[in-house]
Amino acid sequence: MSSPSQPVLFHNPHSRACMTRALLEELGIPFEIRVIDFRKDEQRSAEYLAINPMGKVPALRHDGTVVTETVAIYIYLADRFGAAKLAPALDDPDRGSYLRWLVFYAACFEPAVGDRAAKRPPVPRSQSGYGDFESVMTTVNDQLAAGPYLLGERFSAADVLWANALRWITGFKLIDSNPQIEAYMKRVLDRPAQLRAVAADQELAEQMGLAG
Ligand SMILES: N[C@@H](CCC(=O)N[C@@H](CS)C(=O)NCC(=O)O)C(=O)O
Repeated sequence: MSSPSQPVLFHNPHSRACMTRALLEELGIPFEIRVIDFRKDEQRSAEYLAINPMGKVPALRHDGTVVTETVAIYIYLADRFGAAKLAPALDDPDRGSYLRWLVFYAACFEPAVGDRAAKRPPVPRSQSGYGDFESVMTTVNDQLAAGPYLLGERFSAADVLWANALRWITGFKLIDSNPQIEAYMKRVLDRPAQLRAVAADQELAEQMGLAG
């Protein structure tokens, strides 16, 4: 039985929800996992649609509220569990850059990668919220080159998001990797909390009988 202040993650070990588990591990807080089994279509059950009407994971329930969308969950958790210092405070000069990189992921990077993977014909730059794929990649690569983290010397929840996203996006070969992406992923993903998250999800996938 979870305490009321313990976050509950609606999760599947073969999904973007792994990025949220990675953050929960990094925050070092107790949390509960509720598995949503895609093979049983549990994401479209009435019970789950009442939590996330989009029928998608992750979703997070905490203290009587539900948060959906990975980036919103990141902002929520890193602020709520501030003792871990993964989010710059509201009045910290790094706050703007921190929010920028979190939102850039969902607003520009994922749509750019998704459109390209689906071979959707590009629309004129001025009609696309992300401009074009090349500008997105140049922006990301330039920031990673400045490093070592997105906020320079300061590690934050934005790095947990980006390193985990780059892991699956390069893993599925949706973008070409390069030495600086590899070095960045290693820097973040070799952290003990990140290794714990991967091991826990591998174990869960095995328990569920999922391959790979
Ligand atoms: N915009 C959402 C995307 C969530 C998403 O696409 N989740 C996928 C797994 S990676 C899902 O739940 N798929 C199940 C389905 O659509 O049936 C976020 O960032 O959290």
